[in-house]
Amino acid sequence: MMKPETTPHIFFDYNRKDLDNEILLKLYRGMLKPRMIEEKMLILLRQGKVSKWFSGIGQEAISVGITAVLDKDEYILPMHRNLAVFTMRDIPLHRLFSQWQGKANGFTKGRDRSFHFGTQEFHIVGMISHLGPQFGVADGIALANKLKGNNKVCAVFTGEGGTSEGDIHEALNVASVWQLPVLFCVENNGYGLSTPTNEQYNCENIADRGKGYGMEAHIIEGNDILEVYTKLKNLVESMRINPRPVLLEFKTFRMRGHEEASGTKYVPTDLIDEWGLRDPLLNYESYLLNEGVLSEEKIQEFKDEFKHEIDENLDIAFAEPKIESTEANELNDVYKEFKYQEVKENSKKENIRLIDAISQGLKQSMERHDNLVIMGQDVAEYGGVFKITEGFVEQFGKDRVRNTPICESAIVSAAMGLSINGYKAIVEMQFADFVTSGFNPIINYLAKSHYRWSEKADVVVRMPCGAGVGAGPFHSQTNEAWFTHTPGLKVVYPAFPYDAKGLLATSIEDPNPVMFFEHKALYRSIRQDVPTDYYTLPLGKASLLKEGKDVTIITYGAGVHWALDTLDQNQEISADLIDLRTLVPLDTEAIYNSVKKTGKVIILQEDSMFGGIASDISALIMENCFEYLDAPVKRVASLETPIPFAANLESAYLPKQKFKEILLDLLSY
Ligand SMILES: Cc1ncc(C[n+]2csc(CCOP(=O)(O)OP(=O)(O)O)c2C)c(N)n1
Repeated sequence: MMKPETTPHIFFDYNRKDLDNEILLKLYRGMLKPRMIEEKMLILLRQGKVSKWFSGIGQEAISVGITAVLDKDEYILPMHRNLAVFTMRDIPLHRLFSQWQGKANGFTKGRDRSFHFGTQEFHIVGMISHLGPQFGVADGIALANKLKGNNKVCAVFTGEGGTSEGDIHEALNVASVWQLPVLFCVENNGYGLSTPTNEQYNCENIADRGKGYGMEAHIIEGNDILEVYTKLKNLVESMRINPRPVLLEFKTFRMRGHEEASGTKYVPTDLIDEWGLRDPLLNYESYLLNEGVLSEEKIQEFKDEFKHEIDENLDIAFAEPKIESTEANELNDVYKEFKYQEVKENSKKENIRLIDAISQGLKQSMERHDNLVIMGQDVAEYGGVFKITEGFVEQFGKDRVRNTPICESAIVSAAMGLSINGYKAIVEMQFADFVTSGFNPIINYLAKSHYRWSEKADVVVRMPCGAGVGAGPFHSQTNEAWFTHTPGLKVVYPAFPYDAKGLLATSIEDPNPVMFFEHKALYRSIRQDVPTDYYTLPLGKASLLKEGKDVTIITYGAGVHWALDTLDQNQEISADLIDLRTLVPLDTEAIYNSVKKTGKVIILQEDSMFGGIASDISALIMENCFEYLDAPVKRVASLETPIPFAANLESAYLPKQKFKEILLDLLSY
């Protein structure tokens, strides 16, 4: 043990209250083990056997106290300094060591490092590097607990630096509005990387913010294990009876660098000395010795036991071979396997608009899946700004049709939490443009979870999108390319009521995250005969709307209708018209088959050109069908500008007119 020379006197005024010796020793052992693991890791780091280490030395009492009061099936969402959460849940050490060495017996198949993993087996949901989304995920887990009525509490951690992130504020607000049983644990350890607290926030205590959120909050001496344990025990017991969020600020200190390589030069040495006197383990050890609960022999016995356990498990991890994989295996794990089940359509049809088809599809999915929750701004009594969820509250209740505060990021994160805890979630973006405010959890949490730790993200994000409605730069974007670029997401973009209803049903069945684009200009303008009952359509299948021999037109969304209009007005053109319907997965087979037949291709997208999906489809065609081409592949897209408001500017921005000209040009090539 690295025992500072200063310790033997006891800094804390420990109060064991009515705790028996067994608990006192459990807490001691709970802190001793991660301390010994860390000390071993520091040695291995110096020997180059571990790549990076984020030390929680000096902060163990918080993780130990919290994990000790929660039941094993109550979720904990730790950060990078909470090793004790993992050891207190009795994860076999060799699995942790394998994780840190990027080996197969870890939790991420070598795909993510350090504490960036979760495990359903141990009810732990690890962090993503971006820190803040953890709080929103905890909201979702707690919401699921509340909906189940199981009286469970969950705990989530952050450092004080992380509390400056918008995600954290959003999640605290949502938890308070929805009264979610979450312990929000802020470990205030003085520094965020090198930034001291006075450059991080300008209030006296982070717990003071509880008042602003309308939330109970407490300050806890984070290095006093008995204070942590006893306060938390009472709180958790009362939260189980009376579910509510609680904000906790633990005063503690980061005794080592942010990570080992970055050192502590910027930390005044007297501060380190001062906090060295408050070491949670050494003080507690002295106290237990004084109390006669512990003896020097017992300490040695525990240390020998842990040393043996650590060494033995390290041997197992070191003996494990380097991870092997194949490209196919890596690609295969990006998505959770989903076996499409066809639900055949009934013969009764009614002529309805796109918007009605989506509403019907949603409603029938709500009837089919008891565990499906819809969240969005104004989606409850108001029915959403497009009235798609009108009447849903009456049928499904406010628990499952939830108005949210204006906080896209926390709600997407909460959707992830619902999925982790057994629910399906639909998040309605009021307009697809606003997804920027929920971008982080979509790109980093939903999309990457299955690849990282085999956890599904059973979430559909509905995206009312598109121009042609005179709504200007912030209510008109069709931003699918932001998502088609991100492995792990599926992207669906129907152009007709029939497709929209069936594809939405499948998107909801699919346990993977789906971005579901709904074109606003088509909502009320496109009608079709649609089966009245529930049915599904497969993702990844384009539809061939027209067959011809001279050219292939590939498009989706509003582009489909522009192409249909153009072909209507130019009956002499003999074209294959492909409506992609889903962009990820992309039906390359339908594309190549048609191109091989016609030899000429034009790809039409509503989005601006550069970096859009038309460019990728064009590249795929050139790589796979070059010898069949009789002309260069043409792309047609909107101008490289934001979307203007005035009707004439907007129509000059959109590519409908340009499409006709380029198509005619291509035909005469
Ligand atoms: C969004 C984001 N910005 C910056 C970082 C880089 N970063 C990682 S941890 C960290 C400091 C976090 O400080 P704090 O929340 O106080 O936790 P501590 O490390 O002190 O335990 C920073 C700046 C990050 N991971 N994510």
